[in-house]
Amino acid sequence: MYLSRVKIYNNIINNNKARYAGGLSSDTCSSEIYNNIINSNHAERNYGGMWFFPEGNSMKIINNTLINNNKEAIMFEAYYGSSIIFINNIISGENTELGVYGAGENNRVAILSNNCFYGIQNKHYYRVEAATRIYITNEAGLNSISDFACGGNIVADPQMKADNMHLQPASPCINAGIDPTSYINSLTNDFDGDRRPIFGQYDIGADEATNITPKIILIYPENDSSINNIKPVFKWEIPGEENNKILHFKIEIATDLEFSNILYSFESKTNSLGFNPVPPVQQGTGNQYYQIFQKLNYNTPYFWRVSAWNGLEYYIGSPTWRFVIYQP
Ligand SMILES: [Ca+2]
Ligand SMILES: [Ca+2]
Repeated sequence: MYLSRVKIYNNIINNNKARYAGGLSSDTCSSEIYNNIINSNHAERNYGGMWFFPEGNSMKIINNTLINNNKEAIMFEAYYGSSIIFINNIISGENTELGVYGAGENNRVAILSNNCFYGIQNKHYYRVEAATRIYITNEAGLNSISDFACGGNIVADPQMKADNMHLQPASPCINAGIDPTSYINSLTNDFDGDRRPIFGQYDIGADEATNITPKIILIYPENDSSINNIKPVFKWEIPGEENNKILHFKIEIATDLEFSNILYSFESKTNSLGFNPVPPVQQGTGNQYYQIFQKLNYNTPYFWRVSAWNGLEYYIGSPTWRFVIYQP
C-alpha cells in the first residue's frame, strides 16, 4: 500500500509482499499511523513492515502491532527536520531481523517510548545509522539507545492470542502504554472498537484488552472453606497496580458462580459503613476489611468477589471465591 497525507488507522495489513516496505509506506507528508495490525509482511529487499520518509513533516506511529515482518520491521528516515514519535507499539517475531531502523541528519531526535520488543533475531531491537547521529529519546529526555527500560520500553513476550492481534489476559502490554493524548487526540478506541483506555491505563499495541487477569488478592473467607460466622468479616489485599491512586472497593456476594443472582453489593463509594480502613485508601497499603451486617444463611454456598474503583472506573477485579457457613 502506498499512501500520502492521510491518517492510517484500524487496518489489518497482513501477508503482503513488495520489493521494499512489505506492509506500508508513506512519503513526504505528516502521518498519523495508529491501531494497525501489520503482520507477516515480506519485503524482497528491505523493510518488511513499514518504511516512512516524512521529509520535514511529523510521523506519529502509535499503538500498532507488528509481528513477524521480515527484514527491518520499521525504517524511518528523519531528514529535513522531520519529527518522529514512536510509542506504544509491539514489534516482535522471529522473522524480523531488526526492529526499528532509523536514519537521518545530525542531531535529529526520535521519541521511542513504551514499545514492546520481543523475539527478534539476535535481539536487534533497534539501530540508528551511526553517521547520522539520531538521538532516540523518550518523554523523560533520556537517551535510551542501549537501555530499553528507559522510556517505558519493555522486552517481554507480548503474550498474543492465537490470532496475533489480541492480548492475552496476563500480557505485560496491558496497562503498560503511555497516555498518547498529547500527541494524538483521536485514540479513543482500539482497532476493534473497544474504548481506550480500559482499566485506567493505555495498553501497548493495536488491542486494548477488555479481560485481564484479576489482581486483587482475596484472603478471607478462603476459597472453598467452611466458616462458622453468619456475619463474617471479609478480607482482601489492597492492590498496588497503579501509581499514586486512591481506591474505593465494591464487594459482591452471590449465590452462583456467574453472579447472575447477586444478593448483596456494597460500594464504599456510596456507603463506607462496614469498610475498615474507610476508603478511599492509598493503593498497596495492607489489607482491607468489610464487616457485613446482614445475616447470611447456614449451609448455603456463597460466592464473593471484589472490584476496585480508581477514580475513573472499576478495574482489576478479584477471582471469585466460594464459602459455606456451617451450623455449629
Ligand atoms: Ca488498559
Ligand atoms: Ca480490544
